[in-house]
Amino acid sequence: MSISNQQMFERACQLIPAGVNSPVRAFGSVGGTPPTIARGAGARIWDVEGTEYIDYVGSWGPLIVGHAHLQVVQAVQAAAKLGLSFGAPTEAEVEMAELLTGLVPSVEKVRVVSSGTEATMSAIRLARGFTGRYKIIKFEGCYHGHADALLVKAGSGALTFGRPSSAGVPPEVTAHTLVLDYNDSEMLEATFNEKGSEIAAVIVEPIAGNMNLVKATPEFLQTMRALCTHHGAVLIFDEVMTGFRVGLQGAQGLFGITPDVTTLGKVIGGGMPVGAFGGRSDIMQKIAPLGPVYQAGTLSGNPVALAAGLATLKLVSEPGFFESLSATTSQLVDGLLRIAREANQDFSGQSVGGMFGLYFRAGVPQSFAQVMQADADKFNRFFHHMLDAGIAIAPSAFEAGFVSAAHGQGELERTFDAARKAFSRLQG
Ligand code: KE4
Repeated sequence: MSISNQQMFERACQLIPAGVNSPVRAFGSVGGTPPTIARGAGARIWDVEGTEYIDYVGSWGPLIVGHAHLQVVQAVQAAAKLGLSFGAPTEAEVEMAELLTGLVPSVEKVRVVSSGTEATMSAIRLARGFTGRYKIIKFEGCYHGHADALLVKAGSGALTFGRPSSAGVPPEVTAHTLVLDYNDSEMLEATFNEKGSEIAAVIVEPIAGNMNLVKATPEFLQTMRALCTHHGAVLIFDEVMTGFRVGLQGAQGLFGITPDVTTLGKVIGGGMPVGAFGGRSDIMQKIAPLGPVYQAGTLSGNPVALAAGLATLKLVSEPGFFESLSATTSQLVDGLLRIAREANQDFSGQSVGGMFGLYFRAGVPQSFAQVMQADADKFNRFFHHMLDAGIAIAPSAFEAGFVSAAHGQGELERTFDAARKAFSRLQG
């Protein structure tokens, strides 16, 4: 073994704040030293010590076809040989636009950027420019990336570290951000009744994956849709996580609700830096240089990154892809529920397409408050028992999990064996 995880992480911490380039990777809430990953293949990853793990994080969603998929790697290699970036129109960007607008009917026009944060930040600015209003509504526990206006009672890493609202964000900025309770239609309606004429947009994770997995109720989203239409506010579905993860048409396809703007990321990059925002033509026309809302990016639509995204989207578009992925994911959750019941643990879980939520509480949470009632300490102990057994789940009780098309019965059986031991050790 050339170097240990501990030594590697100590090196990282010398020069990188907390040794990571994104907080959720630091194991801050679960404790311990995160393994430094050297490589991945299919459903597996290996750390620098050569230890193998079955991976249920998948880079937080993008690796839906598995690590180092041959067709994805070959597409990236072929694109790279033609040059890495030009800062000029390329065919790959046209192909991506045609694919996204073809697969997501609500997206009539689309712009590609380099991250989910850029997508949501741009969508908010666009909604404000389109309506001439400044207030936005988000929901506690939802995470939409780290743009100033959205780092208010956010989920994901902000929630994991117990600081859902970030320092460094001027109160003048967050004064325009109204934070409501997820799945509370009455609160939403009351807010619109009071401030409807000031509201530029509502941004929502239609299936929340950043306070662990919490499904919106159809009634909540239907109410949201009706209120935005009535008051002239832009409805933004943040599908950075759910897009091409819960189904080919994302959460909007499952609910049958049409947002005005959709933000995308993760899967559409296949592991490379890609985000996108798109929607109604009349709204997208406001984006520079056509309209007055500025938005730009040196590497937006990068052809090598899009090669990974295009190859991934072609694979997920194959007949039966989501049926198979959903079946594997629900088989995973059902197996864990059965094992937890046998161990008399207060434990619940659910899955939607290729994402899942596990909760150390009886009953699946319907709200942020219910998520917070889960036993985070027990989750943290479970996390380490599973990691020690070679099963890598998200290092936070407030994150969803992800299955790839490369996960099969062998991976599930190994996971169930590890879970039996982990749950029995929790009883001690
Ligand atoms: P990125 O800027 O991280 O590409 O996307 C931000 C974002 C926006 N919207 C939703 C619904 C998201 O889930 C995300 C990012 N998700 C987290 C995982 N919970 C990214 C992981 C991380 O921060 O390292």
